[in-house]
Amino acid sequence: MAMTDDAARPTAPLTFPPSFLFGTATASTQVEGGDVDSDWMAFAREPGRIKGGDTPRVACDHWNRFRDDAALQKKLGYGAYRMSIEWARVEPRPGVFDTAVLDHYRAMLGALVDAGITPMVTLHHFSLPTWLTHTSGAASRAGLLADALPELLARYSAVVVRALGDLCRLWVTLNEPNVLVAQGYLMGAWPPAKKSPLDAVRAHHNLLAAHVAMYRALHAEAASVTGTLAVGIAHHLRVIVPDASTRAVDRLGATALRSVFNDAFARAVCDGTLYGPLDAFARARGRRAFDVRNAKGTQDFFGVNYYSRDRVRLSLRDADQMFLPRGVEKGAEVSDLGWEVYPDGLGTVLGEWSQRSGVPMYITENGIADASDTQRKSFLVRHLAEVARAIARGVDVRGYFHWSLMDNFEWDSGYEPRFGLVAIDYATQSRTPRPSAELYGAIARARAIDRATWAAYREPPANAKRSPT
Ligand code: IFM
Repeated sequence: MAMTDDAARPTAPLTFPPSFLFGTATASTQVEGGDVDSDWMAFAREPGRIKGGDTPRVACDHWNRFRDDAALQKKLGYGAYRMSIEWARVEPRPGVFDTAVLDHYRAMLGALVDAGITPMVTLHHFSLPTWLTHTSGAASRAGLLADALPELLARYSAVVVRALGDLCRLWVTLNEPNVLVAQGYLMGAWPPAKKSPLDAVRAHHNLLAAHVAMYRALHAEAASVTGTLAVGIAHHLRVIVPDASTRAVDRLGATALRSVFNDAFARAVCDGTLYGPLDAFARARGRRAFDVRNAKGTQDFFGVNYYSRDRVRLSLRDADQMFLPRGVEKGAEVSDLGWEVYPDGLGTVLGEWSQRSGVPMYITENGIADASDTQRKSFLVRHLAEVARAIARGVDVRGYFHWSLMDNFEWDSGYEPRFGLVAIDYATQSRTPRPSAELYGAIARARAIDRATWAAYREPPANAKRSPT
């Protein structure tokens, strides 16, 4: 009989090193609330953009409740928290920095540090100030396409790290640049809601240049003010396989998607090369293409946001999905959003990119939309087991940040998806830890998945959601 994957796994307990960070993650637009002058707030005001007409206007009111939220994390046993800074708040007008806002972020970080929670701060998590996106001049040069984007993001980053660098050592420049470009410039689902491959390439190059400028600005600031920092990117990486491995076109489609979506940005910062055709395309159109060689080595750690596996096929009827519709195997375990639950993929991604990058790894996001909390415990245990296995194989993984600490504003899907370990009642803003929140805390405190936990959660629950057969 062939040995199953499970039989090949080490038996519990699965342990983690003493310095390993067990944390959770959020992002400013998704949890803070407030009348912020950002592109997402403007986008949400446009009818039909966000499911249910939701807006990030109130979200989880984390801006005002951060002290209680830090206390809750401590109580639950979590030792780290990844949060983001809202650029539009810090720099409400070009070149004008709001010191009261920076003080507020100092208080937020201070509350974490006082509670013994290690912060990781993301400088750019999808949203932009409207002074950059809604310019009166050439709209084609606004937002991520603005020539000044790298310089502006670097200036903002320097101001932030000067103000907050003594409270935080772990910095993320950009969150999921590949997702931002795909949703905003190919799928037309996020601001600026374009469907332009050429602009997608331009935005991609500009974000790469911005990352490099931010990386250098952070280190320059650290040298003079704060001491050592570790700077990385939160890369969104998926397992992408052909729907039917027998169809050559599907295999080609999967390879193409992997190269463009998974590899292009991540590879550029690892070895200073970009997926050939992308670069050639930008150059052929006469755009000043960013010299990708400058990107080599501009990350001190590699952040992985891992969620799922996609089965890809080539279909000429699906122009709206760039001819590469993504699906899930029939009968596979899925989340409330229909994303396949595929824990093995996390181990694969960690192994591959640890080798390619040569720097320490953090899982900067991993989580599931599961309103009933039926699958989250098993999801957590199986993904954490992959992390423990990777560490046992010699992969240098320093921490795991579960997405998310609490339910929040899930971009164009509004408030319906429930990613939180902690449930939010948006009418009262009350916080209620789900059973999975307690289990994660127990694992974090023990720094191990014990035998009983592994036995109970190594398989998906019998009532897990499945894709149609
Ligand atoms: O909510 C998002 C987050 O902002 C970026 N990574 C994926 C999460 C779930 O979709």
